[in-house]
Amino acid sequence: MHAPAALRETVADVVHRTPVYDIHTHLYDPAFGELLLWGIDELLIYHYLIAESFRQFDLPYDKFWSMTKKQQADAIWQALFIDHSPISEACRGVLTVLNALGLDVKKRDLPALRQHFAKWQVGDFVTRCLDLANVRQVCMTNSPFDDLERPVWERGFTRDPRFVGALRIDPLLLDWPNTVPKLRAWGYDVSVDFGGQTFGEVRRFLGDWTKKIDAQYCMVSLTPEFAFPAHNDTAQLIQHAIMPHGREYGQAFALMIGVKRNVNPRLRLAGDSLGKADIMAVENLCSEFSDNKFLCTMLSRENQHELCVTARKFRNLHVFGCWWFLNNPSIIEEITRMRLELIGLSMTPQHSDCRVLDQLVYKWQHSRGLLGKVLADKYEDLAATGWEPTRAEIERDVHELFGGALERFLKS
Ligand code: RAT
Ligand code: ZN
Repeated sequence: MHAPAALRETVADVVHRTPVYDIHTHLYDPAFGELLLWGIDELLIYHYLIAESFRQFDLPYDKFWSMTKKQQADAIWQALFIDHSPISEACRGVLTVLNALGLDVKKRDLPALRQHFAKWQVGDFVTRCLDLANVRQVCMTNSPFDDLERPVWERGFTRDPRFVGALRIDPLLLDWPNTVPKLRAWGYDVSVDFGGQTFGEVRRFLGDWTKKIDAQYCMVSLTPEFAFPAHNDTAQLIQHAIMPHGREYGQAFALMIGVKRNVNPRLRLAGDSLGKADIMAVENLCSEFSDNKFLCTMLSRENQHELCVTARKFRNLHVFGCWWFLNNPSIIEEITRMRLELIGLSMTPQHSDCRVLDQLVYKWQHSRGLLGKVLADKYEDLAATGWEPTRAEIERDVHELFGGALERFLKS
């Protein structure tokens, strides 16, 4: 039987040792070459840090964007690490990575850090980061509409089994009039007014790409105004193409809801914000399409409780991740605690959303620390009733939370 301290130690140890399936990232199979970002300069110019830097910079936006990557990284390092202590979660993350790689952060020596990274070959570095992060598999975000990415899929390559694919279709659902000419150019007979074989042809497109990338799920990010049902292109396409496609392929549809794109375009990729969305859209989809599977994460903190309650009502809904502006310790802890209390282990508490390979190390180290703490509290509460969890039970549960529950949901 566990003494309380021993129980907490067991939970921390299991959380530390259990490999993760990271279900949403912006990382790429190394076969994509330069699309897979890594190294100190990429870490420093992460868009989370760009947004934070502009709060300290005395620099016009255009001047920053005209700089080389290295100059941008220098400016961010100076503003966020040297002129001020790197307190924010995204800043701390850089230091966690460097420390885990065995580098001495206290020297505050950016040229020395660059020299260290220059010694790595990307293939070895992938393995090193996955090992350090204890991540067994990474799900990419794969868009057929990305002109850099598409040719690699069309050429074909030998897959690295550690990287699996997800089919991202934002332009299809959010910018239909401008997507039609592209689909037509690729040989799909679609029309803007949805006439003729349009929905069938969109399904053929989705099927072709599902097979090409072996997509684990299909995904889209949506604004806070997202509504379903609705008289607009997005709702039409979901109803008549995405849903039947999902049923045909047994493929889940992942909704990432709440992003307001480009509220400050001068910040480019760092210029997106968020808003509270209407949970009714999720409820209506899950209810109307009970034979489809949905994954959902929402960006606004205000949506988290109702999303969890909706998951209690609909078993075809799998809640995941503390996305983007929620990926901060205080909020992760709060959301994870609430989810465990409302829906137990039938969810995926976290994904990394990494854009830079090295970030796997910090995102998972930080998330593991928080999950370990919250879970230990929950098992302690059980132990207080006399229900003492065994190590094997804790291992089973953590495996579920680290991707196992999602894998079962996707196969179901
Ligand atoms: O978290 C991010 O890095 C965002 O820029 C987005 O990519 C978001 O995660 C998304 O997938 O739309
Ligand atoms: Zn993302």
